[in-house]
Amino acid sequence: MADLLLGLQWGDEGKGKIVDVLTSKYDIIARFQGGPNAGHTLEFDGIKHVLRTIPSGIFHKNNINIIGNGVVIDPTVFKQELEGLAKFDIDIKSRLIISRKAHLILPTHRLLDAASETAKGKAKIGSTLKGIGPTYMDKTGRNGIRVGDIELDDFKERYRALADKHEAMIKFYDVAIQYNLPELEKEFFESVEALKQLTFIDSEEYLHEAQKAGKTILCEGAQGSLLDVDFGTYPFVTSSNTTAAGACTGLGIAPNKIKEVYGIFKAYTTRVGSGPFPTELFDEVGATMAKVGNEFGSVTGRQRRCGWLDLVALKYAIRVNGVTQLMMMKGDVLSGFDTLKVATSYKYKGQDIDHLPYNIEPENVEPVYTELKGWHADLTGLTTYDSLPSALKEYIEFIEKEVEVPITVISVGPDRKQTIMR
Ligand code: 2SA
Ligand code: MG
Repeated sequence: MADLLLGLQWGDEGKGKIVDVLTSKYDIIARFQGGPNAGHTLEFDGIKHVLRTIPSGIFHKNNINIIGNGVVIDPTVFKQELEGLAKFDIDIKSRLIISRKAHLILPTHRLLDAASETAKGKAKIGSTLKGIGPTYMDKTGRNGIRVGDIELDDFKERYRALADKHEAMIKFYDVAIQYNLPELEKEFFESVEALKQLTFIDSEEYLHEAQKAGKTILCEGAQGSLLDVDFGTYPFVTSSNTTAAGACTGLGIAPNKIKEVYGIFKAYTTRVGSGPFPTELFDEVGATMAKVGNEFGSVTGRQRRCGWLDLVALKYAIRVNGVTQLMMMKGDVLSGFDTLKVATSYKYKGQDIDHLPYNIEPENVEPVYTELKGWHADLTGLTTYDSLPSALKEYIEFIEKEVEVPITVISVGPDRKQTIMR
């Protein structure tokens, strides 16, 4: 049996925190897509920690963490992540295992990402510059190098052939980017040695056996549904399937083995990087959300764009993923506003529509808002649903009525303990 946890917006919904809260219920936590473009922030016992490639279950003593075939791994970032975890006394070697079929991010993939973004100029995606796009391009172009290749005798030759090709491509972009490849390669190969300390497996086989033995699995999504390469706001998306189907292809879990689909969303909306964002606010209200919500990218430190909750987009993501339960994050950030707005439809070509159209560029779409009462109470110390201010309960119940899925978890602060189960 496997459950699935996904972000329903443009990422940074707080997945890391929720996986961490749910972990004790599962035997295995598995990442299925994305790579070090993710930054999953966990807070507990006064410690704040950001995970990049390693699943968020790593801080609990009893579960196995899997990096699935759908993930792209940068050995250099991975080694840094291992070093960052060293102080926590975690038995990493027995608790973290990696799919041989996961693809490797080479230093030249990062350079290609930078070259491509620079060449695009104003039209850039606003990528995290971690080499994600070029690595997935090599995967689908059938040129990639996988974790299992590290175990082959000709790993270095394979590396050289691909890196040489990348260098030629970088020249083709004809943009000025500075780099010292021998230095990057030295770092890369040292990091590959660190990666080799871990166990490589065929994760689909491992997970199949685990399921047969009655083990429970939580699949941990990264980024968000609106960044999905098929269903997101293309081309301003990431290069993997962030939606539910990605868990099947990224781990080898069959669709009929997935039970609960937990959809996680912020009580408002944020986006980092370029691309359309219908409910974006350019005023004091947006600035307040960014400040109170500490909306800065955990990977790149970029300030996130902020806006009202968009129920049109949320409903779309719920449908694509088959969400069975919702988890609302950061309700505490909305404390202090007299009124709140939520988008319940869009004006599109003179009509009122309640679905996401092909083109949601600002010139085509104007959100239609419903106004709701705000609340002023500080939520961060509350522990039960009943103790929430009545306006917040109305906000929650309004969303549930609109999207027709129950909200079962409400987060009122970054700490593990600030989580209300309903
Ligand atoms: P990429 O690097 O090729 O995947 O970028 C493509 C688009 O996807 C967006 N993207 C993200 N959006 C929000 N959060 C992400 N992760 C980091 C975090 C972000 C950070 O968790 O805080 O630190 O800046 C993430 N990863 C990718 C990206 O902004 C592009 O729009
Ligand atoms: Mg994040």
